[in-house]
Amino acid sequence: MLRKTSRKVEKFDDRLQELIDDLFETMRAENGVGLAAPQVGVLKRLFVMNVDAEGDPAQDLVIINPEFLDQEGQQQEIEGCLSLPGLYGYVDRPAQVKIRYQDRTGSWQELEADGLLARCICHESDHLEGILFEDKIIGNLFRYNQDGQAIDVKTGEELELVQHD
Ligand code: GNR
Ligand code: NI
Repeated sequence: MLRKTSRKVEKFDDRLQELIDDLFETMRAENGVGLAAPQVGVLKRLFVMNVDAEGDPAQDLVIINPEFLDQEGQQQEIEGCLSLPGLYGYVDRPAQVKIRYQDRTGSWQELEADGLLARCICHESDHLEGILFEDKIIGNLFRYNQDGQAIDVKTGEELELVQHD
């Protein structure tokens, strides 16, 4: 399922509202900052997020049928994915993105984001195309041991994490 392309949401009905509530519930239960429908086995183009944006209180966002309008800059930070538990790697993402999307009522909205929110939008949008962060990592895929040390998944060697800027 994670490797399939999801289909556009056409009907903004009660079933969709239930799916959205389920996504928020699962995201919270798993301590994620975002969750896309294909991660729960539903091949539809939507995801939910709850990201703190620079000191502001985190807000629940529902993003349906997203389209990228603009991207600028670059950021390289560590990413994980609830569908690849325990695995991490550096991924190159745009520093800023501008998208248009439909909210849970079906009305079109625009959103400009940077930092973690921009990264999360890109990560979740990739899920709608069957792309996983491991496809895009810079350098090694790693896990953390009990001491918080990063361990290369392939070689088992300890990694010194460097900022890929
Ligand atoms: O919880 C998540 N954290 C995260 C951190 C950095 C970049 C992306 C993410 S998304 C991830 C949840 C998830 O797997 N969503 O698809
Ligand atoms: Ni993910």
